[in-house]
Parts: sequence; C-alpha cells; structure tokens
Amino acid sequence: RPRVLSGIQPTAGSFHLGNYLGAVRQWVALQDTHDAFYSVVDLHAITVAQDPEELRANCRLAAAQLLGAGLDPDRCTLFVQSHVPEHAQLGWVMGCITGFGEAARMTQFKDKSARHGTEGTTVGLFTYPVLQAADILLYQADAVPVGEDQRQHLELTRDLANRFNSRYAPTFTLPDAYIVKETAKIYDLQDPTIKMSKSASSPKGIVSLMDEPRVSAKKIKSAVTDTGTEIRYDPEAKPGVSNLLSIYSAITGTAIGELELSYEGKGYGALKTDLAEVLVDWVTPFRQRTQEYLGDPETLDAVLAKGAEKARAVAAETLATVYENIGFLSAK
Ligand code: AQP
Repeated sequence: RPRVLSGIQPTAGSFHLGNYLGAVRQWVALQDTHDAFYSVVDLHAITVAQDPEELRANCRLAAAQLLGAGLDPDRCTLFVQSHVPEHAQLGWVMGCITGFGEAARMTQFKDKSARHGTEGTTVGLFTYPVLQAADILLYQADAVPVGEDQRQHLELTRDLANRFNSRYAPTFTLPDAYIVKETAKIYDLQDPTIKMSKSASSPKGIVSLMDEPRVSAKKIKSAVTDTGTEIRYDPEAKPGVSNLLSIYSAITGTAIGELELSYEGKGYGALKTDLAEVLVDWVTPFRQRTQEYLGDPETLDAVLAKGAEKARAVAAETLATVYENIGFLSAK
C-alpha cells in the first residue's frame, strides 16, 4: 500500500470548514486505500506563543475532532508530533541542507511574519516548512493530503529530499502533494477573495466546527454573495456564490452542475438556507462524536500512545539511515 502522511495544528481549538474540506475529509477516505499516518503537530503550533494549558487541551481537542471526523485508529496511525522525538531530530538535519534564501521565499512565512512583526516572528516560524519536510520524509510518504496553501511547502520538501538523496545516498521517497481541486481552497465567508483561516479570518468569516450549529448556520446565511441573482459556479465573477456551491457540493456529494440546475430561477437566499441546513445536519453528529471522545480522555490518550509507538517504529528506522548516510558515528 502507498503511504500518506499529513498533519494539523492544535491551534485555535476548533477546526474550521476549510481544514475539514481541504484536508481532514481526504484523510478519512485515504485510510481505506493507504497506509495512513496522521499527526497533531504541536511542535508547529509553538511557532507562535501558546498558553500551556490551552495547548494541552487543544491537542486533545484536535485528536478528538479527527476521530469525530471518522479517523479510525485501527485503520490509521494517529499520533502527536512531540511524542515522536525523531521529528525534531530530522528537522535539524533538514535545516542544515536548506538555503536561507530558499526558506525566505516561502509565501506563508512572508504572510505570517508580516502579521506578527519583526519581534513577534520567531525563528521557529521561519523554519516551519523545514520541520514539515522532516515530518513527511520520516515516514517515506508517497502522498500528502493538504489544502492548496501547502503546495509550496510540498515543493520544498521534494527539493530537500532530492538534495539529500543526491548529496549522500538514496534515502527518502519523494512525496507528491495530494490536493483535491474542488476543495483545495475554501474561502472566507465575508471576504471570498481570501482563504478561510484561523488567524486571518474575522469571526463571521469562519465556520468553526465546534461552534453551536445554529451559530454556523447563521454565518452561512449572512455570507457575502455577489451582485446579480443567478446561482452559477464562476469563481472569478462570483467568488461568494462559488464558495458556497463548493462547500455544498463537498458536504452532500452532489455535483456543482446539478446544484446549479436545481437552483435555476431561485435566489441566493434559498441556496444559503439549504446550505445552512445541510451544514447543521453534518456538523451536529460530528460535534457529538467529538464530545464523546473528549469526555473520555483516558481512551483518547491510549489511542495517541499506541499511535506514537507505531509512528516511532517507522520514524526511528528512517532517522537511523539518515544518520548513517550523513556520516555520524554510531552511538553503539
Ligand atoms: N481555507 C482552507 N481551504 C482548504 N484547506 C485549508 N487548510 C487550511 N485552511 C484551508 C488545510 O488544513 C490543513 C491543516 O492546516 P493547519 O493545521 O496548518 O492549519 P492552518 O494552516 O494553521 O489553518 P489556517 O486556518 O490556515 O491557520 P493559519 O491562519 O494559522 O494559517 C492543511 O492541510 C491546510 O492546507
């Protein structure tokens, strides 16, 4: 079976609709076809300041949401990044083959550092994509299911893997980004020209999956649409309506063309009302399942402990090969 690896940060508590449709939904599907490794990437989370108690709670909340979304610990390996020390270890090695200028070209870093200012921007935020490369390469992943915003980081990962392989010895599998076009970028409900984002969206622009469903329904109903009345998928001319159609189609599995036909002659209000209902129907059981996992932290922690053990077995093997190929003296 080909292998997949992906991660999600335990920041901001609830996942948002973009995280789910862009990434987590694919994670669930890929459990059936791939040897799947999924991680709550807490080392990445601390690239911006975190409150310790909140971080701990958010880590469990992230794991519970992943299980609530349908990850099955018997069919995938679910683990917390800091439980597998090889991530930080390989991260260092990767940093030593990354050019400063190469890292400085990452657009996510440019965006985030612009938001945090010089003092608020950590070295960790700068080397984030280097650690991400280590996350992926440790597991010899063939594919990495992510949203469009991660494409550039995936290209860096491939460059670093290639560089290491040719400088030392063939060591790493070159991973491909696994990006589902239709949901690769879910947009902010209030500003459909920017992606829905934990850190950049206004509260009204983001659907947080752990919010009361009626709150999310209200946000859908007050989403910004476009001038005109026609319900048509046209991201250039009608970004707001197109975003709603993408979300609708992804949740229900109905093709966008079919949705366009069924809303012919109807107004934006009808589309929003129906989408709000569809969202509530999906998110209500998701929240219930997540809350059940949260209510049983012992089981949750046991799942994560078992996941870490499985992940470590793979990660340790790769790191040993890396150390050997670099020329480190064996510790034996
Ligand atoms: N709007 C989005 N549409 C599609 N996919 C998205 N992802 C994030 N936003 C969208 C994907 O979600 C996965 C987890 O991402 P993360 O843990 O790195 O979360 P994030 O990038 O911190 O999420 P945000 O909301 O984008 O946070 P900020 O604002 O801090 O950057 C990834 O696969 C990502 O592509």
